[in-house]
Amino acid sequence: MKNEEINVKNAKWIELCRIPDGIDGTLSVAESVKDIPFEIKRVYYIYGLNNPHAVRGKHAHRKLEQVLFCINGSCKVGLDDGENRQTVLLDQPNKGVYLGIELWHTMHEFSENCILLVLASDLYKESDYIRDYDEFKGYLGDK
Ligand code: T46
Repeated sequence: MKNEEINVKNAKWIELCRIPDGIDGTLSVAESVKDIPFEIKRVYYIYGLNNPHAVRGKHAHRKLEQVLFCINGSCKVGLDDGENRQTVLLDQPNKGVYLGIELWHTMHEFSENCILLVLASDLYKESDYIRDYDEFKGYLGDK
């Protein structure tokens, strides 16, 4: 699973630079439009993932694009474009996954110290979510 190619539509790896400073740490940068393939309008983060059985996500977005980084610890991300499914491992702070439109996604198997950082192309709009899997399949089928 580690470093595997992503074969699901509307998803890809996003790798940020790593600027090491020896024992003083490492710095990674995400510049809007340049490193991230859209203008960043919102940043949110998910933490306190103390339930190892938690499953988050379970939805798709109509128009929203996002990049998901696990900046501490690790988790798995399930990707489903309606035809192909794949699970990828996020365990490097500088390597994120791009979640494009119309992509059913889940986040699970969180390590206890996991922190997810998400960069999004738009403000929060509940109307952009498709939270029912059958509706997601119907939405794709109607296109
Ligand atoms: C996504 C994955 C990767 C807000 O009020 N504003 C926000 O910007 C966000 C992101 C969420 N919320 C509210 C909506 C819900 O009442 O926070 C609550 C939890 O959101 P949700 O259940 O959608 O959380 P996740 O972790 O399942 O999904 C989140 C994002 O919502 C979603 O866009 O793609 O992370």
